[in-house]
Amino acid sequence: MNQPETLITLQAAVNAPNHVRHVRLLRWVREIASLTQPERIHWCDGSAAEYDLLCAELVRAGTFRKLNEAKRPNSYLAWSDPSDVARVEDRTFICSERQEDAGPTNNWMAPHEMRATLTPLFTGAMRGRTMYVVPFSMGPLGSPIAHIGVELSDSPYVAVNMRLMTRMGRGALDVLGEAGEFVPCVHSVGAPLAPGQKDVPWPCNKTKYIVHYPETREIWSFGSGYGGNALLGKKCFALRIASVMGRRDGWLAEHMLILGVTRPDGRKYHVAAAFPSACGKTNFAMLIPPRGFEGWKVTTIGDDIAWIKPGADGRLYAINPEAGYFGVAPGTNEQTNPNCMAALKRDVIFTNVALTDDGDVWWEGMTKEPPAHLIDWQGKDWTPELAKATGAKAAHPNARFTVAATNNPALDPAWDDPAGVPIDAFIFGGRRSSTVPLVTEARDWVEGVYMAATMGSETTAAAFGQQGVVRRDPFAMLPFAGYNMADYFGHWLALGERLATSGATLPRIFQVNWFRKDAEGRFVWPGFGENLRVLAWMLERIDGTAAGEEHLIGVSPRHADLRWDGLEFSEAQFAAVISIDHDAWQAELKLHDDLFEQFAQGLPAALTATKARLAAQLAARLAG
Ligand code: TSX
Ligand code: MN
Repeated sequence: MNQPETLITLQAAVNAPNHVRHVRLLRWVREIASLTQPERIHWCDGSAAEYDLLCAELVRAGTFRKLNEAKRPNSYLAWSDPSDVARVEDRTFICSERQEDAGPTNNWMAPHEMRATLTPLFTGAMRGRTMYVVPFSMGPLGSPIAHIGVELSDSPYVAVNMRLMTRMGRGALDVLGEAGEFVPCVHSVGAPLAPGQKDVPWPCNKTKYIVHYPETREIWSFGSGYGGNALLGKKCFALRIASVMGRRDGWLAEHMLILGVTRPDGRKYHVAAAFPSACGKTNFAMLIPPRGFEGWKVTTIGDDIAWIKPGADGRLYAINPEAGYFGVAPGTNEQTNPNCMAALKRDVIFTNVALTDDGDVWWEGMTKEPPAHLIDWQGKDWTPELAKATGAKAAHPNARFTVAATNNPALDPAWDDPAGVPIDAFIFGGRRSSTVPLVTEARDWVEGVYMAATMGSETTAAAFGQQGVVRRDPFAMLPFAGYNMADYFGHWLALGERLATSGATLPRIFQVNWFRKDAEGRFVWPGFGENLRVLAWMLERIDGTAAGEEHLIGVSPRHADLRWDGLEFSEAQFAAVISIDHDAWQAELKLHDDLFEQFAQGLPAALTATKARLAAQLAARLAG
């Protein structure tokens, strides 16, 4: 190091504690501070004392309201600006050098052009505010599957949420050491304060940019303080940037929950499952075994993201890069997810739910009967009568809870194991009122990748008895792949081929659909805990002990192949959730054509061939 710039002067320039000896990190913090010009810099240590202090400051600033300590201990409620309530996909950019590397479904801008756009926005953006240096590990500290990030943010709300959602603070800095690799994440709410200017409870900017530079692995986020726009470890790092790292280095960053299933005989399995939004991923990750499955246990490793790497034995090992849940509150209740309700009893940050008169929280779907009076997420009086008359929601439909994984009573003992858990099966699901059966096993890896590539969900707004429009969401990754989706399919195919060639046993791939409806528009499958019956069949398929019937798109159970202990479910009901309607599949394959047309540039030939094979077999069946 040059004599004038000693470690000590560098540390002093950015207010770093003297244990921080990572020169590249210190210089980067200095560079961002000189660009954004914060009033002070705070290095987060991740301690409970620091969390309490920041929460108290957020209460003083009016961002947080402390909830009733007797009803909801150690918990807070934040109401965002009404214009800042969700991820902003139209403002999300993948800035690769070449546009074709971002693919047809990502917004793209050339890196130099984006930098020219962002530099003026970030110049002085943190004036009058504190810049928090938030070091975090995505994944168990020191795990060979984990990676480190550092987020520089002018939002204390981000700092406290990051402490619940990641392994944040001193531990991450220690892993980083003096020269470790980290993903730099810059975040500003874009609301600098002039001297003496009074702050608002939820500062943000109407101009928003959520920007990823995959080649230099940088994340820059401007203008929003909400969720995935601002907690940059989650969608931006753990999915968009990590998917690019995974393609380069031969692993997978997936939008998947990870759960463990332990059978009464003690045998344990692990599955990773991808579902688009509004399919109940967190519910599935915390499933409680139904009547008739006494002695079975389902445990949560993760509810949203999985990082999966081949181990020395050729099996795929998964970690949850996150350490908490940032889940949708509306619809969560004692029936749909008792484990989650237990997790939310204390130590929670709620965002955009309603406030009860006794200082607790409420959201649509929490209880059958709503309270007689609430303050809604915009701070206005709310009553059930008003809701009936105007449709006003007490909680925003995208209202969230942030809670540490350690609050989950069903947390898997291996959730923090640096080695990860071996994956036995991948599950891909969607919300479909018809056509897609309750469960189908792919006959091989390529067929499984085809199922995942073509998955989709019906828009829930469908009128009574009517089928909604299917929105395709390949691998539930459409908004989260940091590169061309066609190349992403290719990466999955190549990984499967590589593992198979090395003699490894690949995870089985299954497609599920909990949402088939009858002619009257009623759900036929009871879902929730009863889904363990489907999981149990999958495990027996893996062991080679369960039978099934081969059909057009794979292998599904017959009524006799599932365990029905504790549930009345007739052959006719089962037929309604498992049947294959060949006319419906002809229409379905046409829709697959549209999807593949969109990804024509670079689409793997194996997928086109699989579609052609399905079409030929379907034609034969329709003719016969
Ligand atoms: O999360 C759900 N899962 C997975 C649970 C492990 N949901 C909620 C989706 C919205 C987030 C489901 N909804 C599931 C499901 O398996 N199935 C359904 C459809 C359904 C809804 C209600 C009933 C049955 C099925 N029954 C009654 O209301 C009594
Ligand atoms: Mn998600």
